[in-house]
Amino acid sequence: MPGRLIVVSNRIPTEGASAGGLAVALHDSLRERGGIWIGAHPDDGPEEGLFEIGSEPYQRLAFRLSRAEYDSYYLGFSNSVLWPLCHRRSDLVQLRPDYAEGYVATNRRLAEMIATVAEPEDQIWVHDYHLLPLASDLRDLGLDNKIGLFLHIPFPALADLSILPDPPAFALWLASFDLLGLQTRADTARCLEMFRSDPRAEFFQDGSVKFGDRLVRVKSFPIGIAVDAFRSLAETSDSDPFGGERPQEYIIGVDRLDYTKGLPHRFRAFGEYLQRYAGTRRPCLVQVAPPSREVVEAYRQITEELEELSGRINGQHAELDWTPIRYIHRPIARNRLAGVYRGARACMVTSLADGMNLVAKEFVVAQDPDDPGVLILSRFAGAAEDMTDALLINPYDVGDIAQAIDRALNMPLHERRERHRACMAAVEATDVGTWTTQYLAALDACAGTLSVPTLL
Ligand code: GDG
Repeated sequence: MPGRLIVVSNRIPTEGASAGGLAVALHDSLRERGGIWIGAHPDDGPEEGLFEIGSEPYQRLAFRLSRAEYDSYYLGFSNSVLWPLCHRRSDLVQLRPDYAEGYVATNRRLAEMIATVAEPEDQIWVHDYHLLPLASDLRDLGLDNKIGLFLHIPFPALADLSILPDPPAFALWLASFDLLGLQTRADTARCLEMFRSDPRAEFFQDGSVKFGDRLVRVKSFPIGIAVDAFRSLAETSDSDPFGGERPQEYIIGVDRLDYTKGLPHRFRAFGEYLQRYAGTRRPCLVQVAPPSREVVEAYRQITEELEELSGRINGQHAELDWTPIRYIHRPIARNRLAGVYRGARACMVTSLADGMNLVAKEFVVAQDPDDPGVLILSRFAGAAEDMTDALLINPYDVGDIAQAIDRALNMPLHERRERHRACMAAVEATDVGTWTTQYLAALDACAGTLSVPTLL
């Protein structure tokens, strides 16, 4: 019987923050099994050590990042080195020694705090790119617990890894986990390629990698959403989320405003669609894009670019009674969002790189199966690996996206239904509850020893 579960994430979900599927699924596992959720508190708490927040049947322990840690560990190495690197934007990587030092030191401080609360039988589940050195730090502190990582973003290409200040340390960080969970089979292949290029690694038939005296299992666990909960949210949500100003026919886009989501490409493609295909048709692009990481320069630039583009396209095409792009640079409540998805004729996901993309799954689940809208999905989103019946597009090719918009808005009902049914099956197979159960079963099954089959 495994011990308690300790979940570690960069941020701990706090009261009032809208709970997404992942937070709810982890919360459910913790409630069932007992354990601790540890993460940084966004704006509160003493400067040192862990402090208890909220009352749940499990413990919630938060810590505070100092200003310097926030700048170097969070904005710096996490979001100005690892994020662009993993999303094939090496041109945006900001290599600064203080970023790398802050990242390593903050992870070390967190590991020391975790070591004070972890018991020998506890299993530790670490989330995402902010915390890659954590298992290695915990091993240094003498912890022998089962420790798993789930990486929510793409695994970088081998060639890009040499941009890092210390690529061998990166491989060692990862090899210190028992289980490396990735979004897709393509991510798994890239991760194994990294280990294959490392003379310290050896391979076992079951896909495990021996690295020094440790064994690490690498496997994909495509993440999903809480299907039933989101479906009932969409079915019961405000029937008129637009408050009487509902466009007659619209395409929806929902993204944190991030340069990885291909938003300028999407806006240009919609402009091209209006120019070349729309005729007398007057669809709207409703784009919800709440701000994100605004203090990082690359995010400031893309915000300006989108304002300029939406202004230009609207200026060119708008009529007195029609605004082609409704660009909303603010968050929208989740229940309203579900209703907006449901009324849309199509959804555009144009990511240039994306770990999975939950918006694609939310859109599909929110549809009325008898009269569903069409998902236009980037080949470079992890979701495309299994949702092959969406209209798959190359997000770099504006003409390809424009054509897909035309196809989606003219698609016959029988084809829409068939595609929706197939996409829905893919979404149901990755329900976030199943995802959590499968990940934790795989972590539990990790050998933790080296008594495994013969070397390849
Ligand atoms: C990372 C990876 C991976 C967005 N705007 C509003 C709002 N949202 C919600 C969406 C969706 C979520 O945010 C975004 O999830 P994504 O998966 O699309 O993208 P990231 O934030 O980049 O997430 C990604 C994910 O982790 C999980 O592993 O899929 O690849 O990059 O749920 O609905 N929600 C509300 N108002 C908004 O305005 N309420």
